[in-house]
Amino acid sequence: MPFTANRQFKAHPRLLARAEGMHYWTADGRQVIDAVAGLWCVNAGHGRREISEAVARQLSVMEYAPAFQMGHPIAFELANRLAAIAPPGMDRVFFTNSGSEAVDTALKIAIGYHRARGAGQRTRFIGREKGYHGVGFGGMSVGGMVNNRKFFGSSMLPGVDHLPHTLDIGHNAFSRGLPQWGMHLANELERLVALHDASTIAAVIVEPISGSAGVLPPPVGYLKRLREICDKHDILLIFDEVITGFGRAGKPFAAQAFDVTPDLMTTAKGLSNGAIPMGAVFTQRKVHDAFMQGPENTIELFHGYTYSAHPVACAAALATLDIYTKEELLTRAAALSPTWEDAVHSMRGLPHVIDVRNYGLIAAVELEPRAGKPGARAFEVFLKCFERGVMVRQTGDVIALSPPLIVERGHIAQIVETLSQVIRETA
Ligand code: PXG
Repeated sequence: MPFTANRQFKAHPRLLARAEGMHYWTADGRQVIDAVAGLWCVNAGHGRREISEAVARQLSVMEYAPAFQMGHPIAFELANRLAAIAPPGMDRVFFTNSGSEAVDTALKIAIGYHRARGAGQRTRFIGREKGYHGVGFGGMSVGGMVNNRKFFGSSMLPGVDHLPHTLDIGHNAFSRGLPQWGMHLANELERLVALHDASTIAAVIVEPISGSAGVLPPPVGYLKRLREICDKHDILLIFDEVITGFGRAGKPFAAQAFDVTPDLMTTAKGLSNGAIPMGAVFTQRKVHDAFMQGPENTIELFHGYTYSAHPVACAAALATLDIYTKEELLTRAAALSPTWEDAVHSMRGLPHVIDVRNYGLIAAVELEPRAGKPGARAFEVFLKCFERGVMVRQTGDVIALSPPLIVERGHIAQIVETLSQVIRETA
């Protein structure tokens, strides 16, 4: 099983059988509120008829169409719909089937872009400690979560370096929204540029808000500073918005919430509400256009998947976008954020709680690790919450929350009450 304590699970399975709105039902019929949108992907909530009907319709009209040297209309319709909500200028879209594929695609596009402009020596990537960019060899290499890397150490991409992460509980514990301290950490990019020389660096990739490593909102001014340094040295800036995309940060994309526009953007998850696997890489027009040279019958980008722009995934994504628009879900997190923030910060002062972090409809509660047993306390909290009808995520000693964007105040209260109670009872 993926990223699972297999032996623990098989001894005590947690099986989900049905889902509707804000809830799952377990195989033995218990209702569980979903405080993590599945795995940060079911942004419009579960069981959306509009999506299942669009999928069923598409399956009966055309279940598959090849994406190499062929196309189909709804792929282009979807790309146009996405461009319309994307940050300024990001109107070229390449479809994948997951976030990991989106990341590896973006890295390859970055190298290809520089090569197309006569800078083929720009092959280096700069990631960040505690970054998560999926599990492909590229994403793993630019990622910075140690457990995801250490088993596969000798198989990393060469020429990757990492910025320091921005988590500093000493300076920033219990920040509401973006932490005030830490913008200067972006200047570490200048140090890496000086070390490797800008002429060897293709791109910097960061999550605007690190998710998997335990929810790290960027320090005020940090992302703008990264953008400035990338511009100065002609380095592409990639935002991995697999988690933050599609409304999680209070705007369609975190790039808009933070008013910093990247050159490429990777997305997945909320793109199709998790109903059918799908990812997408957005690029600035200039990145796309750099490839469009040579004789017209040559392939410009030697990359793609059998299931790129799969018609059924496109149908699911279009229906998802319709829901997001109709229910104004892509900005709902901004409206709910003050309520959310107050609710999650009410857990300050509970036993072992050393930090609470939040932005948009994301939050993390960090617990003090048990001596010699990292992650054990939070894992116990996760298990107890599930027994009491609340599904949260655990990563290390962090409990992460990212409910569907349809969440109501009553759900927020239930989630925080149960989690608080469980934290109080967990030694
Ligand atoms: N980039 C980011 C920023 C992600 O969060 C991926 C890439 C990879 O996406 P795929 O679709 O290949 O899994 C992710 C995935 C968690 C959790 O609870 C996070 C992810 C996946 C599963 C669990 O932290 N993020």
